[in-house]
Amino acid sequence: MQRTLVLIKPDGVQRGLVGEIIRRLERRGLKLIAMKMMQVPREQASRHYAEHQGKAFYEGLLGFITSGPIVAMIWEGREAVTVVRSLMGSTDPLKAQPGTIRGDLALDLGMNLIHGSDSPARAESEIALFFSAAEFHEYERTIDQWIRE
Ligand code: D4T
Repeated sequence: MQRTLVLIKPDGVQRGLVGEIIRRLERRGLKLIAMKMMQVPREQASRHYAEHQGKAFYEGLLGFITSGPIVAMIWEGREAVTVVRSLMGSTDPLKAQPGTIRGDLALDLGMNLIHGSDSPARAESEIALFFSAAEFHEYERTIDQWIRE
């Protein structure tokens, strides 16, 4: 079973879309393993977005992600990384397909509501950056017998 990190960015919290976004992930059958509301310290944000350091949008991106509370979560399921990325839609909401979170709910690249890890390896390091093992919840869901073959 794969795990992935999901962040509802400050625009999602401000716009009251936390419930809407969680609803979409839950309804797909993904399982919530950990969740917390937090304001990301700049040092943590710069580690999370290290790959973008030096790019024109980097400072704006850091300013945005640290500007207000976010909701950080770990979701689990078969191919969770790919499944979450497909539910999110393209990075640029203008290119995101209708039916996706960004395609239905966002318009601007800099305000694209949600982050999801882009590979299993990244998921592992991003989960470690945002959560300690003590924050994980291991539990059985009876409904899983109707989700997993
Ligand atoms: P995140 O990492 O936030 O889930 O977004 P993606 O994985 O879909 O996309 P990304 O890493 O390429 O971009 C990170 C973040 O930067 C913003 N961004 C991106 C921006 O403001 N201007 C840009 O030109 C790009 C490429 C949007 C998402």
